[in-house]
Amino acid sequence: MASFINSSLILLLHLSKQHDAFLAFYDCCSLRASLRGSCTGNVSSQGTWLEIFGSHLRFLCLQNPVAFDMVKSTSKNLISETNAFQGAFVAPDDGFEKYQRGVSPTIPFQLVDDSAGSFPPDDQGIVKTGDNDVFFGVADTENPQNSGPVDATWKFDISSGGTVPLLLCIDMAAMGDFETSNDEFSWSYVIDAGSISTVFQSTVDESSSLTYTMENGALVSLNDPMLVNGEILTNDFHTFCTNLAGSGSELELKLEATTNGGDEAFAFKNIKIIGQCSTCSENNPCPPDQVILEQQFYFTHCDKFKFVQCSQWGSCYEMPCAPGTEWSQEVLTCVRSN
Ligand SMILES: [Ca+2]
Ligand SMILES: [Ca+2]
Ligand SMILES: [Ca+2]
Ligand SMILES: [Ca+2]
Repeated sequence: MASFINSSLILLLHLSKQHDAFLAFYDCCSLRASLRGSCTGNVSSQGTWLEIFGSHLRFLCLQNPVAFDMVKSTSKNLISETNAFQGAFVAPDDGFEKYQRGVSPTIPFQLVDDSAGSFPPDDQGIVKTGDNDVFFGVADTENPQNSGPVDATWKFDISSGGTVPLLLCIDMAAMGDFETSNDEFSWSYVIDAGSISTVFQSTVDESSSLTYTMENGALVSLNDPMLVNGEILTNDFHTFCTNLAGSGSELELKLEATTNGGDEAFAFKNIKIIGQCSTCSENNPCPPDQVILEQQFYFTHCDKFKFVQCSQWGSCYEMPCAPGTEWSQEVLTCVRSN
C-alpha cells in the first residue's frame, strides 16, 4: 500500500514541477479501495481531483462539480448554449457541433475511429467504436459555407461554487497533419461582468511528427501535431485543467476555432467547472480515511471568510476567520483580506 501511494505522489510531484497550471487527476475511489479494501459511499470519479501547492500536495474527493456539460452526455447547471454553426455545413466531413455515435445522422470521418468496428482500414479518428457519449467535434470549418473563425458558447450557473476561485477542466483530443496557418482553437471565459480571459490556446508544431494509435492497434505517423498550452494532443482524450481567476453567478465559456483540410480534426468533451471548496454539508472533506492519508485537517470553505476544520476522527467543523481576514489554503491560516 505504501508503495502505491508513494509512486502516485512521486508521479504527481513530477507533473507539478513541469506543468504549473496542470492539475493531475486521480481516482479517489481506487485510492480508498486500496486503503479499505472496497469503495465506500458515493464517491464519484466526476469530481475527483488533486491540488498541488508547490511541494504541498493534498487529496480532495469533491463529489459535486458546480456545473458541467458533455459528461456521459449529460449537463448540470447549463443555462444555455449558442452555436450558429450547428448544421450549417453541407459536406458530411465538415462540422462544428456536438455529435453522438448512434444518434447523429452523419459524423465527419476524421472525428470517429472505426478501425475496430465498421471500417478496419480507418487511419483517422478520435472517438472510438462503442463510445456513444456526446462530444464536440471540429472538422474543416473553412468550406463553401464558411470562411473565418467559428465559435460556440456555453453559459453555466456557477453560484453554488461559493466565493473561492473555480477550476475548469476540459477533455481534448486531436489528430491530423495540422498547419499553423489555418488550424487553431482557443477556450476563453468571462464570469459575470468581468474581463475575458483565454485559458487554453492551441499551437501546431511544424517541426515534429507524432505517431497515433488507432483503436485496432494500427500506428499512424503524421507530421505537425497540435498542442494546447504546450502539451501535445493525441487521438485519445486527455483532461486539461486550469484555475479560473474568480467566482460569481454566471460563467460564459467560449470555444473559437478554425481548421482547414480534410485530414485533421479535434474534439472536446467533459467540460467541468469544479468548486475548490467544501462545507460540512456539501463535499464534507473529513472522512476518516482521507484525514489519515493526508494528515491534513484544514480545508477551503465555500465562504472565503471561513474554513473547514476536521478532527482526526473525521468530525467536521465550520470555523470563522477573524474580522478583516480570509482563509488561505496555501499557508493554512487566515490572512489579511485584499
Ligand atoms: Ca475515421
Ligand atoms: Ca502540416
Ligand atoms: Ca489544415
Ligand atoms: Ca476546407
